[in-house]
Amino acid sequence: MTMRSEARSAFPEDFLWGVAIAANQAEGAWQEGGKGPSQADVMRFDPDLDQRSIATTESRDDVARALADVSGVYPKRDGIGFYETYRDDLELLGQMGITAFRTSIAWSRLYPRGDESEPNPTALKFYDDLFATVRQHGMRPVVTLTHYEMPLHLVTELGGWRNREVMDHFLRFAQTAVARWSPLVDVWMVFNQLNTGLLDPFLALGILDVPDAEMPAVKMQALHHQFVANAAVVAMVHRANPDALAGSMVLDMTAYAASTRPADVLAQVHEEQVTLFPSDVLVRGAYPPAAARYLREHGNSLDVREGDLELIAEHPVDYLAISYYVTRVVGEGPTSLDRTGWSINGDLPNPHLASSPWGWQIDPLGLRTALNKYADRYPGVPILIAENGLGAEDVLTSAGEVHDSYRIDYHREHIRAVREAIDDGCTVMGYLAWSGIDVVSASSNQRSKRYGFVYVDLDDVGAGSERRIRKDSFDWFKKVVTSRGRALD
Ligand code: BGP
Repeated sequence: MTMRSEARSAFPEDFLWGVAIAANQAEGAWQEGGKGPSQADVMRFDPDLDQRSIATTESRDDVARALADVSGVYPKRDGIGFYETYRDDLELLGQMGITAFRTSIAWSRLYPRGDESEPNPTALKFYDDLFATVRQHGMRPVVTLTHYEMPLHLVTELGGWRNREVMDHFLRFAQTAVARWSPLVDVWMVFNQLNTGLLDPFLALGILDVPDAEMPAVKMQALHHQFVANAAVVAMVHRANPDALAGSMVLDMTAYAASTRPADVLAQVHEEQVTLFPSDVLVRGAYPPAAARYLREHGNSLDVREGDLELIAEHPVDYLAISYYVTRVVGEGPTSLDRTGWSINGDLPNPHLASSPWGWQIDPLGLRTALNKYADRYPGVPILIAENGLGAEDVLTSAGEVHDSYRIDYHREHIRAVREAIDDGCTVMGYLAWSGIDVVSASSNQRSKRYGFVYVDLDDVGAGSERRIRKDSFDWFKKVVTSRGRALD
C-alpha cells in the first residue's frame, strides 16, 4: 500500500520544469540596438487603473498619441532591463535546477518595421548569446516566435494580421529565426495564446479601427492567416531539424455553465467550441464543424487561398501549449467571438473560488479538468503548460526578504493537479511557471503585479534599485524541480 506521506512522482524523467517570460515584458531597451516599436511599447501605465480591467488600444490615434506622449509611463519600454541583465538573471534562475526557460524573440528587434528584407545584425547577436547562455545554465530554450510584440509599422500601416501581407513578413522573420537558432533551440512555439485574438484584437492580431459589427469577420480572417502561418512554420522547423518540436499556445478558457438551466449549459458548450476552435485547427489540421456553421451564418466572407487548407492539414502541431490562470463562468448570450473586450472570469463570479487582488479566480482543480479535456479532445497530443502563476503584491521587508507563502501554495496546488491529471492518463510534457523573475504585467502594465520567484526591485513607474532578490518561493520551487515533483507533499 502506498502511504499518502510517501513521496511519489508521476512526472516523467524528461518532463520540462521551468519558467517563462516574454521579451516585451522583460527586455526593455525598446530603442536599443536598432529595435523598432511594437504594440507593447505603446501600452501606458495608468495609475488610476481598475485592476480588474484589461487595458487595450483601439485606434491608430491612440497609438500616435502614445508615441508622442512625453509625460506618460510606458513600463514595457524598459521592462526589467533584461536586455542588459540577462546573463546574471539566467544564472540566478538556473540555480533553481530548472530544465527549461521560455522566452520570446522580439520581432521588432529583428525586423524593426517588419517589412525589411534583411534582419538587424545587432539583434541576431543578442539572441545568439541569449540562447547560448540559457543552454550554458542547463536549460532548454523554449522559444515563442511572437508574444504580443509585432512591429508597430505592420499594425498602423498594414492593418495587422487581417492583411495577408503581414503573414509573409512574419514568415520571413520566422525563417530567419528558425534557420539561425535551430542548433540551439529545439522547442518552438509559434504563437503565444493564439485564441486571444478573439478577445484582444490589438494585442494578439495588431488590429485597430474596426467597428464592432465588422470585428467578428475581421478576427476570423486574421486568425486564418495565423493558422496558415503556424502550419508553414511547423514545416520550416521540421525541415531544419526533424527532431525539433513545433507547437503553438492557447489561453486555457475552461468555462463552467452559469447554472443548470439547459440554455446556460448549451451556451457553455458553444463558448468552448469558440475558444477551442483555434486549438482544434492547430492540432487536428482542420476547421471544426462549429466554425463552419459560424461562417455560414455570418455570410462566410473568409478569404481562403488555394493551398491554405492543405497546408494546415499537412502540418499540425507536435504539441499544444496552454497557459492556465483561471476558469470562467458563462451563461446564455453571445460567445467570445461576437463580444468585444475581455472579461477574465467570464460573465459571473464563481462563489466557490477565491480571487487574487486583480479578480483572477484561483482554481487548481480546474487545471486537472482542463488537462483531461485536452486529453479527450486531442488524444495522445502532449500538452505543455507554458504558463501558470499568481500575480500578487509582494512585500520586500526591511530585512530584504520576500515571504510569498501564497505563491508557494498556488504552485503547489496546481502542480498537484498536474500530477493527478498525469495519473488520469493525460500526456503533459512540462510545467513552466510564469514568470520566474518579476516582469511587467501584460494586461495591466504594472510591475507591482508580480509573478516571479525572484523579486525585481522596481516599481510601477520604474523607480528602484533593480536588485534581484530570491523570494521564499525560489527555494521551494528548486526543491520541487530537483526532486522531480516528489517534494510536493
Ligand atoms: C498571459 C500572457 C503573459 C502574461 C500572463 C499573466 O496572458 O501570455 O504575457 O503576462 O498572462 O498576465 P498578466 O501579466 O496580465 O497578469
